[in-house]
Amino acid sequence: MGKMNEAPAPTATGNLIDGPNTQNDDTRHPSMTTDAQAPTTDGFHLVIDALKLNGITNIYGLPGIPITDLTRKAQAEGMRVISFRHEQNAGNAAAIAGFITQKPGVCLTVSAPGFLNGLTALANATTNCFPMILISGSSEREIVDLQQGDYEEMDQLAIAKPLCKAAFRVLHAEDIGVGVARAIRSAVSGRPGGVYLDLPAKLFSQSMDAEAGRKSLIKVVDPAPRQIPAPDAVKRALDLLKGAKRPLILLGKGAAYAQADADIRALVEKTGIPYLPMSMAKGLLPDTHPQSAAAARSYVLAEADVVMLVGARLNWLLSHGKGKTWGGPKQFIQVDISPTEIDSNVAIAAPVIGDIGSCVSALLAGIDGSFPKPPADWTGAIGERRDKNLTKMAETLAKNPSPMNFHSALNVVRDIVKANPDAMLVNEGANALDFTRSIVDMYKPRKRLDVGTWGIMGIGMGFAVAAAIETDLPVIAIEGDSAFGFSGMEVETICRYNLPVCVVIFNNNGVYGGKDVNPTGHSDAAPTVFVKGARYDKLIEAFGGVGVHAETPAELRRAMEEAVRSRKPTLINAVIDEGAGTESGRITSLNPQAAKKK
Ligand code: ADP
Ligand code: TZD
Repeated sequence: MGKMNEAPAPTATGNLIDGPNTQNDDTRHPSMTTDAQAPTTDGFHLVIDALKLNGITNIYGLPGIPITDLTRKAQAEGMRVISFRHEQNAGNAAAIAGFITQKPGVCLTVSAPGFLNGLTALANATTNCFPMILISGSSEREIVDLQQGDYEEMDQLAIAKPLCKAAFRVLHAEDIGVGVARAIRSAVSGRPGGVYLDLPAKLFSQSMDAEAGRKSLIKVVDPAPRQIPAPDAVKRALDLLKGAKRPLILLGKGAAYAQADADIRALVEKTGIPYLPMSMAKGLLPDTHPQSAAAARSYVLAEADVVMLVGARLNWLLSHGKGKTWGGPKQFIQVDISPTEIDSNVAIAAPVIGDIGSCVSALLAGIDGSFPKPPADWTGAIGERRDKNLTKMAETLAKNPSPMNFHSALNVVRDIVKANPDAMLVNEGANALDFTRSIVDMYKPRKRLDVGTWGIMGIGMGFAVAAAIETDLPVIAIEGDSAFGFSGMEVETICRYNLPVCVVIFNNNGVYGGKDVNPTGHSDAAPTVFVKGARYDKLIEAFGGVGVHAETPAELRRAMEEAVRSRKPTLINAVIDEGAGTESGRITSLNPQAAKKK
């Protein structure tokens, strides 16, 4: 089989390259045998055209061999190309763009190390069911496969495969359309996830007849087909719900992703059933909704008899559906697009398989005026506990200790988010994560973006950049000082694109806090401790952003209000008591205990 020929040096003038293509000797691909005068196109332009044809207009990436020209040409062709300082952050940006828009977010990297840097984000996207495509350039196949030591040699396709939903490689320019179409379908259909698309360097300069190239592209029709649940499955679920004495609805980020907001709200309100939002489902209904049981979480999980999961998995975040958290026996209804998710941890009495939009509307159709409201002793008991806990919380929030603790600082954030319910909230850290989740109410769907299923640090600045790019809304990133460090260099990116991002670093001098000491007396700091009193605000000033050092709630409030109002890139170094946090936040029990006694 003949190898594809290199095109004459591609021009940056558009997607048609004029000129003869006399070297073409490929016989398998008739379209490649071009008329001497016919306009030609090439791999670079076919990739761009294929993405654009499918409504993908943003690329998050980092240039270098062999994709530098792809980034340039994509920008020249009107795509928004957002260049990062590290591929992992570009990958996280692409992943969350996918969550926000339901279109696969695209991350573009160079070969081997760039690819590997993007791979964590791809795996995280897959774990979280975010649609994303990692496109990486790769080195010469012939050399890679014989392991002869090419520049950035790596069998990227094989490495990506176990970490994503699907992985494809395109070797011929005329297959780019199919490759991109398959990547898009794989990312968004069924359970969304990450897809890897391997584009070897040689592909980009292959030339082919422009008209044949255009025809080779595929505009994907119905990329995420609706999946209608079976009527008997819907009936089974409704019957179970009707018979419940202490029903509970649990909304997960799958429900947020599905963009079936009005129907989900109607389902909750028409049934009158109390609900709990998982972290990224907060705001699907406003957290202040009277049916929210968030402030009585432990009580409802332990006491409910029938629990309907909507786009949420019974993984570690829900104690696998068993044990002390879940108290007495219960029956589960699970609404999910993935049939194999069912029974993964405990028996599911009523699986409802389909896309959440179709499932929720089918459930709604079966709920009429005769649908029994949950017993008043159940909703009353929840209301009592909720009110008690909210009163206690209000007292804690009103305190004004010096230095600030998480509560006094988050009391400010809570007000700012309430006054700006459209703002996007990014959140990572341990205590900085857990306290923000429980203290800061969300009012609208898909506003809260956080560490997700893995509890991964490093999503912060990538998510913040994509949230700003995809929505043009103000972004507030609440960051532990450790969490911020994983992606901190992207404040340059935020300044470069002049994004309306306000980063607030809860600076407590280390991982979880800053109080540990080295027991040996050696001058090395303890493993969890950072430079004390660091001034993160100075970092953003290096790039022309606004840096603020805030030691009191009043200073924090003033700086956040100004940042949201001005839309200027801002970084606030909020000084938090270094003893205020606990080890690992709420999940300290997951730390293994040493068996050996001193
Ligand atoms: P959370 O962390 O909020 O509990 P998970 O990530 O564990 O949420 O669960 C999300 C679930 O939602 C996954 O099981 C996934 O299959 C499902 N899901 C994602 N998108 C859809 C959709 N459009 N329709 C139905 N289920 C979906
Ligand atoms: N590395 C990665 C990629 N993800 C992780 N979750 C961790 C390490 C371990 N880890 C956590 O789970 S939270 C955290 C780390 C390092 C940082 C906690 O410190 P922080 O937040 O300063 O961000 P608080 O508010 O001080 O707890």
